[in-house]
Amino acid sequence: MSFVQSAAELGNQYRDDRVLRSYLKRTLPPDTLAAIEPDLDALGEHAAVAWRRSLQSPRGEPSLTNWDATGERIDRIDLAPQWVEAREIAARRGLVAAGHEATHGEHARVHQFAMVYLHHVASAFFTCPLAMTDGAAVCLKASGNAILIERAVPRYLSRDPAQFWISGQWMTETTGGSDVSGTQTQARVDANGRWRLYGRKWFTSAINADTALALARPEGSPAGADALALFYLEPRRADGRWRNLRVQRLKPKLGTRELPSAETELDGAPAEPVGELKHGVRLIAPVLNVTRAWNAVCAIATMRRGVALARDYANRRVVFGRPLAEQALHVETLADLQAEFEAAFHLTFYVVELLGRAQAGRLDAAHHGLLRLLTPLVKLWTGKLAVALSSEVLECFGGAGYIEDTGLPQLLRDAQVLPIWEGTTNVLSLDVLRVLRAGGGLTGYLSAQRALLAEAETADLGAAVRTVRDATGTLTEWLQRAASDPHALEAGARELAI
Ligand code: MFK
Ligand code: FAD
Repeated sequence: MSFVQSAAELGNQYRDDRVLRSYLKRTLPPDTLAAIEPDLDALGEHAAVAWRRSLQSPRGEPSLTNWDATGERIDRIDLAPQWVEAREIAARRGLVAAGHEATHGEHARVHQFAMVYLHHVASAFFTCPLAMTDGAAVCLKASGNAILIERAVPRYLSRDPAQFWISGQWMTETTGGSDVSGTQTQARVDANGRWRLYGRKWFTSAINADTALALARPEGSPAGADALALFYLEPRRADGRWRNLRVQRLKPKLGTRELPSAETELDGAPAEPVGELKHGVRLIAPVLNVTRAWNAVCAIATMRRGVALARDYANRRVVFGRPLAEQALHVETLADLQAEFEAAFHLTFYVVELLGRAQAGRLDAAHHGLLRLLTPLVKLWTGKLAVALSSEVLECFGGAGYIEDTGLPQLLRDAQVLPIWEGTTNVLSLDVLRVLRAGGGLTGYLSAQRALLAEAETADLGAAVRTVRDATGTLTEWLQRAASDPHALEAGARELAI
């Protein structure tokens, strides 16, 4: 008889997820859980259907057509088929809106991110523009710019696919993505008093977005990051034609291939200042913090998918006379993966809870500090873990894990973006230092640690309390030593963060 190896299968990803279900049961009031469960169940079912579909048909990719038959420059983007469907699902399920609605009070973010977690892998990275859109909504609300708030925020938070807008985030240039101080894009006022942007943005993901937030240097401003201003753009006219910008190329990428990430030339694109004509980094910081939380949620979604597939396959694959699920060492390997995933899940959703409580005005100063500190930490830690765990998952499938039409290599390729964009591991480690320094050095750090300790004590987590106490002691000593040596402080930032 010839050897037949059956592929891993996925059931309804909500019903099958013990970790998510028990977490939600513990965290949400029963009526809130009952109200949101139909969304979760539907997205869990969609995840299973999309997985089966992805095995049957090749994944689509976006394409760029620069010229039409008559020689006119058009820069038409044809989206991957999953992306057409994704906008509809995102609007109808309220994947951005739910995080801002008052219906579930301080639990709005748990509701939203439980949906994002279930949907991320099936979304073909439509979660990227959704994250940026959520960030743009938070940023515009915080800016106090009444005209832009009225114009764009209701669109970002719309549940009607015909009204729903997505946003891009244009920061990175060839001069730097981590360090934006070399930004060359200039903002100039035209004869009609209208701001226009000139320059090249090197990574513009979701170039099909309806709006974008872009950093640019107002003409006559000095060099450096602090002189950058934040601008709001609507890159296309109502008829779909670009407003004074050219899409030069779609990036050929290792992963995230359904996501159209472009190199874009701005040649007088009309734009509105979001706030004052400087301090653009400070203004866009709320976007960074929101998208970093999304990144962590999408990282744990990647981990959960990998573990679910590996566990299913362990029951199917027979080696040395027994299924892998009965081989002690393989079971140990799967248990390690599950433990790492669960730890990452709980830290990530703790940050999500803090975000929801902050938004509902129910967070004290110490926990605000903790949210600011944990956001870069959870992004960098889960980003790294998603890559390591996906690699181990591929190995759990042996040679099959390396073969494209199993759908597995894509998991690893896609995971690799998570530690890079929205702040690399080093940049986020330095952001942790920024938080500690801004909070008065040790004082800010210790206050956040105390909040964490109080949480662990309230929840009666004996081992966690000991861990936090030990960590506090060790890190306090390290920070005291490094305080007199800035080089040692920066060089050790990553060790501190991880
Ligand atoms: C799967 C779905 C999820 C993900 C979707 C993602 C899709 C998009 C892909 C992208 O990658 S978009 C581009 C993302 N780019 C970055 O994340 C930039 C990474 N670099 C940094 O984060 C640098 O640290 C930074 C650009 C912020 C450094 O800029 P500066 O101007 O050299 O920093 P500086 O002077 O320390 O900070 C300026 C101000 O911003 C300070 O406030 P003040 O002016 O009041 O003093 C800082 O405190 C504040 N700030 C910086 N980072 C902050 C922040 N405030 C709050 N939160 C932060 N994270
Ligand atoms: P660099 O900043 O040159 O970093 C190179 C290395 O130096 C990294 O390892 C980094 O950790 C390290 N490093 C940098 N500074 C320090 C330091 N001070 N100390 C120690 N180490 C340091 N950007 C956008 O603005 N909009 C988008 O839509 C967007 N989409 C993207 C989509 C994809 C698929 C990818 C891969 C990137 C996207 N980016 C986008 C760009 C992304 O945000 C940047 O690539 C990222 O911020 C890093 O910037 P960089 O590429 O210039 O690398």
